[in-house]
Amino acid sequence: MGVRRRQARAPATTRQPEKAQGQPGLVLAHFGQISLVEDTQGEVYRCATRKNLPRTVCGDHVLWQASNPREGIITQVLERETTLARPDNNNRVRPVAANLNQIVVVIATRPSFEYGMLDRYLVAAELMDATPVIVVNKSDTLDDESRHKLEQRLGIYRDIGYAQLFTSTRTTDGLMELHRQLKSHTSILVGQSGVGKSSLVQALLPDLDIRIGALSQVTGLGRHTTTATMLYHLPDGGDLIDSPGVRDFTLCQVPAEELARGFREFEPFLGTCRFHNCLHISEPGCAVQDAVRKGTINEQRFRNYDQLVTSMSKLPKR
Ligand SMILES: Nc1nc2c(ncn2[C@@H]2O[C@H](COP(=O)(O)OP(=O)(O)O)[C@@H](O)[C@H]2O)c(=O)[nH]1
Ligand SMILES: [Mg+2]
Ligand SMILES: [Zn+2]
Repeated sequence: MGVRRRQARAPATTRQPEKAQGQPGLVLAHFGQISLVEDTQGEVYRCATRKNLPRTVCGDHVLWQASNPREGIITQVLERETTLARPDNNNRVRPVAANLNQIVVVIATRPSFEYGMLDRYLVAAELMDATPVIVVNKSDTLDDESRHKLEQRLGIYRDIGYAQLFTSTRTTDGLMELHRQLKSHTSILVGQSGVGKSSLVQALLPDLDIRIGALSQVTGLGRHTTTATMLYHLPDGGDLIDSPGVRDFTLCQVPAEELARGFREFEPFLGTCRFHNCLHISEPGCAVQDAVRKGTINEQRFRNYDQLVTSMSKLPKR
């Protein structure tokens, strides 16, 4: 009897559940002190955050309590599985979104893009274990020749295994493929302002205007909702986060050994250099530099790596 009773008891390692602090919710967006929190039924509430809690970001899982029919207070920010962060204008690390597992880097020929920035996004994705995807939007503006040229230049990314899509919100070219790629992921669209991120969201979410209208009513913030980082549910599963464009995307400081892991084609060579703490810049017996010389690693990608290592010490720490 006594034995059975002991067995019925929770194992010693299981702690008593903490006193419930509220119901689970998902942060769709936050504006200053206010977060838009969606409950498990899909209802959205305008919530303040209890003092002493970290700031919430889009994609955060929280516990919250309703205070009146449309408002509430966040009592706990649950641990983030992943965080996309970047330095702000004051060189402080700012989380952009949480709990995402796919980063869609949107580029276009207008505004023109820079391979350095593309690589920084790809590194950020690799280091947070998110799947990077490259989307070339405005494909309708490319004639056959310029498309071919671009495909060739981007070929090195395909070679190292990154999914790559050409899309157009005008002709709907590539939107089915993009849809398929986004399904059952939590993805964020990133890239410069003007490349068509919000247009892609609009194209993928036919009832977007209705939703934004409904959200505006909750927030009382009007169409401002479209300028914040915002999470949307896709009709066939998966979540899509639209972020306002940034002129430049910089990384936060990471140790150089870690940075090399952000360049996935370096992987087979890491750990085979003469010096175990090799930064692959100018050290003798470096397997990475050797691979660059042999053409196994693309030179442009290596230059971007080199530049990142050099600039790392000026970046804010994570
Ligand atoms: N030609 C062309 N223009 C597009 C396409 N997608 C978006 N645009 C235009 O690009 C501009 C910027 O789009 P927007 O979605 O606001 O870009 P965002 O800043 O990245 O969100 C708008 O004038 C859009 O109409 C596209 O596929 N083809
Ligand atoms: Mg936009
Ligand atoms: Zn090396």
